[in-house]
Amino acid sequence: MHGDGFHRLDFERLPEAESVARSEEFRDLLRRRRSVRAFAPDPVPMGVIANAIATAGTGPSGANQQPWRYVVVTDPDTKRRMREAAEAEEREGYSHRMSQEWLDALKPLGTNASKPYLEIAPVVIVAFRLDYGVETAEDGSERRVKHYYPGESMGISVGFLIAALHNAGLATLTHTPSPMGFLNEVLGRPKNERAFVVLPVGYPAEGCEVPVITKKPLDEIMIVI
Ligand code: IYR
Repeated sequence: MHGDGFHRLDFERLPEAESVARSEEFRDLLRRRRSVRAFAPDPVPMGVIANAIATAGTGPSGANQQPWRYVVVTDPDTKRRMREAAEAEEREGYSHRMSQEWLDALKPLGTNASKPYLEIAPVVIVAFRLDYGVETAEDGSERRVKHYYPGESMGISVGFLIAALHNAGLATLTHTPSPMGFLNEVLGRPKNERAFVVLPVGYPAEGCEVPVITKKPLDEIMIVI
């Protein structure tokens, strides 16, 4: 129907009962996901990390530009430097950059400027958004390529990543140290890459506790017209 740039979609219609059952299973699987702030130091299978990042790479993105780069940090010295730099920023944040309203909103989660998980979690994935692409011409000159909807694309991709890691039995934290510029220096990333989120990944520490929170009921988040 279209030109050479298209091929037929591989798509199987599921019987309704199976579709419903699968939607329930997936919902219940993801309902058990919790953000974890206390990790065991035990290593995790690196094949799982690679598969989860490959899953994140399947996400839809503006103009299919795939404006993401996932840096997987396992090196203890690099994790320590990330922790030190993040804690320095967070101390500024908690002591005067964040508003009282923000601090009050975070109170139930019990967070503070201490970020031991950046060192203890066996893997820390740093998701970078490619604000623009860089194309190198034959003469060596560089051209900026505009990226469309990089923020939306990143959010979707990271959502896939978190779901994939949870599905494989690994715990994560969605961590957004603020500001995140230090990650370019510590991880040696170029200036078109901007840290989007930091995900410590591992197994929960023995006896790990999580805050008592609820998710909004379906009738509050879904409106059918
Ligand atoms: N970046 C800080 C503060 C923080 C902000 C939000 I919004 C959270 O949901 C949790 C924490 C920190 O990491 O502690």
